[in-house]
Amino acid sequence: MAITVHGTPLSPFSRKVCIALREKQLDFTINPIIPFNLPDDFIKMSPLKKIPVLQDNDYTLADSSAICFYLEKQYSEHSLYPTDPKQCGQSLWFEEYADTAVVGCTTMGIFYHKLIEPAFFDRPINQESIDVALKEQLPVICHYLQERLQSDKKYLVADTLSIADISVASAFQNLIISGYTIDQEPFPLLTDYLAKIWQRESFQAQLAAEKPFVDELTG
Ligand SMILES: N[C@@H](CCC(=O)N[C@@H](CS)C(=O)NCC(=O)O)C(=O)O
Repeated sequence: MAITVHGTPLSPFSRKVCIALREKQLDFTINPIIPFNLPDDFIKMSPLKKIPVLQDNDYTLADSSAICFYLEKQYSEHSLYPTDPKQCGQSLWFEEYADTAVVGCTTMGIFYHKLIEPAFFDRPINQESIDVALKEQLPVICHYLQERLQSDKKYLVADTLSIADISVASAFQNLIISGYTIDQEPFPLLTDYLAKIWQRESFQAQLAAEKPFVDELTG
């Protein structure tokens, strides 16, 4: 068995896939290609020209959500999707929320303008856009998640880790890489929750693997 994740690990979507692989205790390698400089034949694996793409021997699949679901079906041990239908539905909802709202703010709204544009497109830091994401989008997201964490569950939707937690915690990492944090004071449940997920062996190993890329980008 040879599994490769094509995509820079600093992408929240690539990170989500890598964490799912680590939680499932599957060996894999990362081919750290960046979306702005894709090999010509990449479109065969990813018609939308986006990363990540999973390669499992001769099988390839694009889109982090499709990939994680494939991994669940192909490698069922260490399940990341609750068996209860309602909790499973909720975990898919939070995955979608993370991939759109949280990534939209932490990655497209902040990380991209702070680090990617200056490094890859020779543009100055776009502080105006970053401030909109920090002051308008981030508080709304944090309030929503903080409210959803006020349950008796150990994790976002269940008592075990699910794709919801992996997606949300992966997306928030781009805020940290960009040099920002969430205020502990109004959001104690959310900050404690994220710290707990980031402390997991899977995240610690992934963040260590990402460090050279972060160091290169933040210079
Ligand atoms: N729905 C996709 C989104 C993937 C995505 O947007 N990846 C970004 C990098 S973080 C990308 O490849 N962007 C290049 C582009 O949009 O052209 C997934 O979950 O994998």
